[in-house]
Amino acid sequence: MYRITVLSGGMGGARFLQGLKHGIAAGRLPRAEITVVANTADDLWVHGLKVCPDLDTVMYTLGDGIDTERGWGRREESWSVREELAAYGVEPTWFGLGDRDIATHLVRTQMLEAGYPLSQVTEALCARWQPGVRLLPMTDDRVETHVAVADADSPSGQRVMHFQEYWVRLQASVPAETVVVVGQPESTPAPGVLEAIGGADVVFLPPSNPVVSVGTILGVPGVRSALTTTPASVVGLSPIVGGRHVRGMAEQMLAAIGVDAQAGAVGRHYGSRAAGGVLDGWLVDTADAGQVEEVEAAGIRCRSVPLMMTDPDATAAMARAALDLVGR
Ligand code: FO1
Repeated sequence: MYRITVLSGGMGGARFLQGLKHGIAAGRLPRAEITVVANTADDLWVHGLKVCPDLDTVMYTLGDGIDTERGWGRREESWSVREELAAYGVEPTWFGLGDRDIATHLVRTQMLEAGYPLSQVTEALCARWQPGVRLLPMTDDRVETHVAVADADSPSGQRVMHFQEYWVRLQASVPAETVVVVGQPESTPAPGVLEAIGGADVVFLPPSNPVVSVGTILGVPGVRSALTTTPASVVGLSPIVGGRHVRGMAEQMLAAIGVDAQAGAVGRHYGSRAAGGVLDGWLVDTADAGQVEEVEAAGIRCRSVPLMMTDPDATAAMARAALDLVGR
């Protein structure tokens, strides 16, 4: 059977996976086993619980338990625990855990404390949700994205915070001066990750954040070289359309690493596999058709097609176009 591996962040990756599964079920894409390698650098400990937003967003979305409007957390959620914690004045009040969602974090935390690695915990959680894909964390190790912002009141002139504080509390409203992925250099890929890349027919980089989602997966030692050497075709879809991140705030994170918030620039940032990068192909939106040439000049096959994941049909068409681009 055809093997597809997807390096996924949260919402963008989950939506893409939904479309991919839809396209396979509708016979518009080849029948395939799908492995998802999810970013875990957004993970945090909060109120004593281990929360893994991207793993959960993929698991809930594919398991039909997501709140589709928010794009994270559980459908038909209630917030009693959050209200009670706020009544005690317990911080952080800016990061909300819903009552149903808390059950997931309790199970995960108990299993981690009993000594199970995150990959096994994720497998156990997926036994309930049946996402129809093999869901792997990028690593079993603790890796966290931290962001430094300017702070005139601090002796260093900077304040460093967890990515979630920057994203959720500050809404990425101030420039990120530096992005540091704590623990990443010492981390190792979770069991199955390198095999899923090396043994795939196609690896997709879905329209997820190129810095704090796909970028952090690529930064786990061993992952980038697995992509440069895999016999699979590696094809990405731009999360940036017309200079804006379709679903999120990637512009701020791209600025922090000195990459223009343009579809072509992001493709060139990932780079051509022929030149030590990770891409064979890169899809940009029709709004960015003018950037196709610069991407091709960098040795990456490129085409412009509609990249708005408005519904599973439109998303399946994007996946089809990505396979066609790399001749799969
Ligand atoms: N996003 C918010 O904007 N506010 C929240 O209070 C919040 C809580 C939360 C709890 C569990 C979870 O899995 C995700 C949650 N998110 C929340 C989403 C998350 O912060 C980010 O969108 C992702 O980490 C970025 O991919």
